[in-house]
Parts: sequence; C-alpha cells; structure tokens
Amino acid sequence: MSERTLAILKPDCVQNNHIGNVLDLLLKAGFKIVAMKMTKLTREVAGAFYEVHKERPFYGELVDFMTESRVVPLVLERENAVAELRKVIGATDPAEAEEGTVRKLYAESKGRNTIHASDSAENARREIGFFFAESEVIANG
Ligand code: 3AN
Repeated sequence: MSERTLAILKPDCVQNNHIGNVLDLLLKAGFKIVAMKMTKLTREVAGAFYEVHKERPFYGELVDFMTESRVVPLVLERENAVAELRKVIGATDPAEAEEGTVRKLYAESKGRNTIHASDSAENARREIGFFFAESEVIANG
C-alpha cells in the first residue's frame, strides 16, 4: 500500500552540499517527492519537533545542531514508505550504518547524521503536519 513519510535533510547535509546526492539516492530507491521546502528552524520549532527526546542527554545538542543552518523537510511516498526509508537512511550512528545507506555515505557522526526519517506511520502523520499545510501535500500532484 502506498504510504507517506517525512524526511528532513539536516544542517550538515545542506552545509556539505549533499542535498542533490541524497535526493538522487531517495529517488533511485523508488520514493516520489510529494512536498519539499527549505527552511531554518527556530529553537522553539526544533524543540517541539524533538519533544520526545526532551529528557535525553543529547537534547540540547540536538536543538543547537538542528537550528545551526537551513534544513530541507520532504514528504516522500512509496509502498511501505516508513520502513523503506528507515532502511535507506541506515543506523543512527554512521559507524554502524550499512554500506550504501545515506548515513554511511554522508553522515559525520551520531549527532550530525544528515537525515531524519519518521519512525512510525503515526509519527509520520504528526511530522508531516508539523511542516506542511494540507494545501502543500497534494493528493495526486
Ligand atoms: P534516528 O534519527 O535514527 O531515529 P533517534 O530517534 O534515536 O535516531 O535520535 C534522534 C536524533 O537524535 C538522531 N537523528 C540524532 O541526530 C540525535 N542523537 C541520537 N543519539 C545521539 C547521541 N548519542 N548524541 C548526539 N545526538 C544523538
């Protein structure tokens, strides 16, 4: 069944000029780009987006990093999009990521790890709504 998920190309991806390479990899993996924007997160927005990690020791560092420079939120569509995108991005720590995954190829570290992807269908819906209005996520565009 066709499904949607949210990805964010993180500040390290933008700073290191990897946007094109990562988009190419996602397209080659069979994802359709349904919506895309470039934006700079405020501390309030980044903090709210990562609210689930609020108690984790790396939360402050994560908010600092995500507000460092521009990011590219994307809505991606394909069959089993949530699970398939998690496969394509690889493990959180690039040292543990499989060959050919986005993080193996481009991530600098566990924190500066190039791309975010929703980890469940429920979170995908919440995260898509976080960045995109209904009118920007067109059904059959
Ligand atoms: P994933 O992004 O693979 O779903 P999570 O949900 O465990 O990983 O962590 C969310 C984000 O928090 C990661 N993308 C990463 O940027 C950051 N993060 C996770 N663990 C660490 C860590 N030990 N040190 C710094 N940042 C971390």
